[in-house]
Amino acid sequence: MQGQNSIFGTIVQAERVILQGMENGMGGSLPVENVQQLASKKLKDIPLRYIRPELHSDEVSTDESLQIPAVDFGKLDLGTDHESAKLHGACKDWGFFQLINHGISEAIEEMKAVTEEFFKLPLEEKMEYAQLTNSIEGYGQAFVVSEDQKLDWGDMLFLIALPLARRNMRFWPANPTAFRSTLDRYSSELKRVSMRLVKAMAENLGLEQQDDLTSLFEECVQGIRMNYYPPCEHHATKVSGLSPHSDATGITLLVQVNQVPGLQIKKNGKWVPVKPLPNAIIVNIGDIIEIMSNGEYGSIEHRAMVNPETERLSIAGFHSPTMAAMIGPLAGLVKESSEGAKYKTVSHEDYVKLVVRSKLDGKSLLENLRTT
Ligand SMILES: O=C(O)CCC(=O)C(=O)O
Repeated sequence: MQGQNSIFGTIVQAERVILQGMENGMGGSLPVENVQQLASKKLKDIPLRYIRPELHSDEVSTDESLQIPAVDFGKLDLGTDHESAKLHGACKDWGFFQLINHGISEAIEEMKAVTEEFFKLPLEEKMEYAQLTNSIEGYGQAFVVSEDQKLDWGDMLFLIALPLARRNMRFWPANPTAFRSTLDRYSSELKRVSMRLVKAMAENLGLEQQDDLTSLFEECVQGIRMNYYPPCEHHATKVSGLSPHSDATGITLLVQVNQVPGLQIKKNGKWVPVKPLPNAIIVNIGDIIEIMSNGEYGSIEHRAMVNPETERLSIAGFHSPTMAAMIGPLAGLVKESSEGAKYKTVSHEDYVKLVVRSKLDGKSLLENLRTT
């Protein structure tokens, strides 16, 4: 396991999405003020920890024609070459695409409804599901690792949905009453779609034993994060809903709950606002697929912006390989590469620990795992 010690000797500043806090003892986020509650005060001046001077100089693309590609799941499922090629191009050139015709709209609509209902509950009721020390599963914030770190303008409810044995029902809301059964169904529908995508990616990567990748994801770890970004009346352009990050996981299936725009991805140094297609799922490549594909597919930085008048909600479904997997480039792809393995290999557990201890900061964790 080359370089593993040096990785843990490094002070890493990186984003990390989902697996963090999945087990007590792996780490958590420092508790901070509830943002929905703070926003309801409609303060003219908000605490300085939320103000991001750097946003001022960020370049946002105004090119309306620059949009992430769409991939038709129905055609992909039928094994259409053209659609597979589209998927391959989207993974290589964008790391992001919109998945249409996925066939799980009903489960998504139900999930959106219970998510909206949950965030409407009084604060005391939501706090029954608050994160506990040393774990970020539950209701609260994530990625707060120091007292002087800038904060995001948003709250979240993060739950491990798969494998079943890892579910901690202590954090699954009992109200709305349909929440648990709805998430249960959503979780299995989302997993089915994700696994089909992973299989198509494995084929596109030309893996001799496609099972290299697909079997690792068969017993996937799935985390669902429901994001709530309250409006920020006076400072919407100065705060960040979710800091720039790439996802630490394998692939993410993201659903926009309402029609309020806010997702932006980094392309050629500029932030490109994503315009979700009706009923589409936004899919993105995470760091683990970047590592396993030996850089053939790349994870992309993205962020969430805040609206001055309207709340915004999204639901991210993160999928990673089994905890038994080693996280490193797949042997078949290393063999083909003249550069050899571009990333170090670490155990999944060590990878998660590394993730949990990091704050959201672009792609810096991945950079620390590079061999060159
Ligand atoms: O709210 C969004 O659209 C983005 C959410 C996201 O990137 C995440 O949960 O990691």
